[in-house]
Amino acid sequence: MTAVELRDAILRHLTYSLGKDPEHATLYDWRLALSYAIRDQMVDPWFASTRAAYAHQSKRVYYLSMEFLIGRLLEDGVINLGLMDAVDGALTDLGLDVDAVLHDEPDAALGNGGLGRLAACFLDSLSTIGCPAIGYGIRYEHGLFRQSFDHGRQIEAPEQWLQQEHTWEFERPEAAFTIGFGGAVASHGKHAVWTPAETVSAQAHDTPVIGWKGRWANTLRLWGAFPTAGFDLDSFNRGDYVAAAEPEALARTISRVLYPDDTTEDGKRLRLKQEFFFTAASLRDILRRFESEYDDLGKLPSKVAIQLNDTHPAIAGPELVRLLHDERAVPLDEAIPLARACLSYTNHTLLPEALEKWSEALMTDLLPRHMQLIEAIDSDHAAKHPTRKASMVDGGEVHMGEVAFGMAHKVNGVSALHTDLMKKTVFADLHRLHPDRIVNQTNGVTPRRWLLSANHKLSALITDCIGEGWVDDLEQLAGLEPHISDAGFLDRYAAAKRDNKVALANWLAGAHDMTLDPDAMFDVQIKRIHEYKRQHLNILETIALWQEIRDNPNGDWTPRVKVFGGKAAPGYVFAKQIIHLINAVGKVLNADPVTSKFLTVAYPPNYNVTLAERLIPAADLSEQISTAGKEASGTGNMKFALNGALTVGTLDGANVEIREHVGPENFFLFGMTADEVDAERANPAHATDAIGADPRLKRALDAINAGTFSPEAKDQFKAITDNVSGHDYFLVASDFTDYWRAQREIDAAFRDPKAWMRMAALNTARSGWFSSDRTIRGYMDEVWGAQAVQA
Ligand code: 26V
Repeated sequence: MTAVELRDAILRHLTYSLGKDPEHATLYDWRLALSYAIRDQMVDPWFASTRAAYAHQSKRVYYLSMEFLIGRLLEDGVINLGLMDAVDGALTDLGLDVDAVLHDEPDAALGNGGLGRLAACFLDSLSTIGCPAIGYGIRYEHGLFRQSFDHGRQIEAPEQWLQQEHTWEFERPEAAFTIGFGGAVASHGKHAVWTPAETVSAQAHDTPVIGWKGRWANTLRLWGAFPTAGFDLDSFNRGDYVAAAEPEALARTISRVLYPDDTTEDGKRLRLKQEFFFTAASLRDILRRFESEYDDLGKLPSKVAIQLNDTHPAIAGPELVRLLHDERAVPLDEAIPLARACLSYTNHTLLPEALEKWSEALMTDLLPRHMQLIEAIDSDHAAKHPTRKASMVDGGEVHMGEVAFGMAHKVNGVSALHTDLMKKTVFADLHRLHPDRIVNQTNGVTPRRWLLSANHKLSALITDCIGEGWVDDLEQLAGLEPHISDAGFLDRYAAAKRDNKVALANWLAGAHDMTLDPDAMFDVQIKRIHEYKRQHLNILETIALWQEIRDNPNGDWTPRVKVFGGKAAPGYVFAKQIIHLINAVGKVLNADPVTSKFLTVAYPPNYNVTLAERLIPAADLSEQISTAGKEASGTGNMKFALNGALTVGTLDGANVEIREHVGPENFFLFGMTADEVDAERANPAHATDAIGADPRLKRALDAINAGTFSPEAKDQFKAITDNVSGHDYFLVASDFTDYWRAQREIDAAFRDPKAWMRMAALNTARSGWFSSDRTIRGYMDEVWGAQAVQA
């Protein structure tokens, strides 16, 4: 498509799809018109892919996920379709600023963090590889809340992405399923019949997901909840408008809002409803498609691979058994292995508080037939494995991890260390009984979004050196290594980084009135705020460094900006205090005339995918400092390394593999290992011992307690200092001294720009393995038994 053709298409959509006269069109109108013109280009490859998948009778992958953190789609579509030059030409011709148009789009924030973003990277890779797949999820009206700060404290506001026209989706009113809840189960001879008390309609909304060069496109199918009963005209005519509107409001509640991780008692029932709602609709859709092509259910596992992204869709096990047994008369002892052969499950965390459990009472009330089937599946398992200890129902609770494991033929962890710990801890008993079930698939990230699109400067340099083959074959980045000894290359690499830092500084100045010195080291920690991720370790080190600079203001300090980004779950009080502390420290440090030329803090609010795309290419240092054994993988860590930020990190999650790939000399390691962590906790005085041994840490804690950062309320941050000097489960105090040591080595290393840039470039050249294309190929071979198809 040429620039002229695209310009005409934009004008056509502006006029005939949006009904706007170009004379009066706003930036928003132009952006919509461009989006429709780009979407048009996706449709033919999309149809061709669907037809090819049918023609080849291919096995399809169904990725069931409560979250798809896809961010903006316009630039992604433009880049994958190879239309960037046409867009440049067309918009310039129309007198529009390309950047302004692309950045007008709101983020689709249908996820909390790593798990949801991984699902989005996987969709991109499945399409690029040409593996027939559908992502299934929920079309939340409100994505993750918007974060702002009020006197340093997090404030949440509802996210409103659907207030604007959502240009990418196609509504499919014909693809709807009725989903039931509650009610009773009657047995008719051998057959159980479930009659739900309440029903809602799940309606499909499809978004094409275009792969690299538009060679293949898959579908993201999101379910919206609508009432099954029509509008209650009688109540309305009686003047009871509330009663008339009630069924609609109740049904719609199911797809109203994304859960922000901190499930409360009240919320539990709704959360389980959301999970069953999208899982049941997806399974019905999968069986409908299968049955339109085949009449032998025995073929199901050779045509259908269903991936459960965490336990959120784990009710798929019992539901698929129910659909096969109750509704299609497959004997139970055949239905269970048949369902299992189609299902696989990814575990994303070992944190006990994050492993889903539902009370038996709630499960029985909401899904009575599923409760019966879970018990039947569990007894079947117990009968086959008399030595087993882990059961699906225990202590009045249904353990969804056990349900997912028991109904999956493969269970995977998301990094080598995490998979190893899964075998030794949460799933030790089940692993003993099923030693071939657990496999590892280390996470990856899509190079299209996280290098090509987010970092134009570095991408151009790479393509200039090794051609553009790296975009869908990221291991080709290894071809950069010979160039790294060339001073000219390193200068250009450094220039790209510097340009990205200047661009970020300019944007932060304009959008948030923050001043960043592009010559300082950009030291970045961006992720959800959680005790195990230890943002408070970072801010304690910041305080200690500030104190040291004040002691010796004429010292030879390495200038740094500590950049933070991330949201805390609204009910997670401790995490919110960490946010407040970071902002309070920032306020004092940034106003300090003595130290602020060496050390400042920047915490832009409302961290999201778009902000990540700005921050990562500009980072010099990537903070991956979780307590060893707690971060399942991390994926931000990979994005940073790929974009030439050096990591300061613990041996946790995928950090271990990143360090192996980039080389230990290009990675700043500190802290205890997962084994040492367990040993350290055995000493009840670990925190007091650590503080006693490190005067810097003591002084930093004392400063907080003295009200240095909260003069109006000395005790403001007492919960944090008490925790770090008391129970300190996440071992902030014990790891502080070694973290400080690593940070000072980093200061020294940064003072030699050539050596630093060499290390940064080696990180880029050696990060090719962390492409989600590699991860998806691993799933296709070892989990799904799926093959790529050429459209
Ligand atoms: C959920 C919850 C909910 C209850 C409160 C505490 C808590 C803590 C963490 C979580 C997250 C659970 C799932 C998740 O998002 N895991 C992330 O998955 C990423 C993709 O595999 C991985 O890179 C991250 O390390 C992992 O934390």
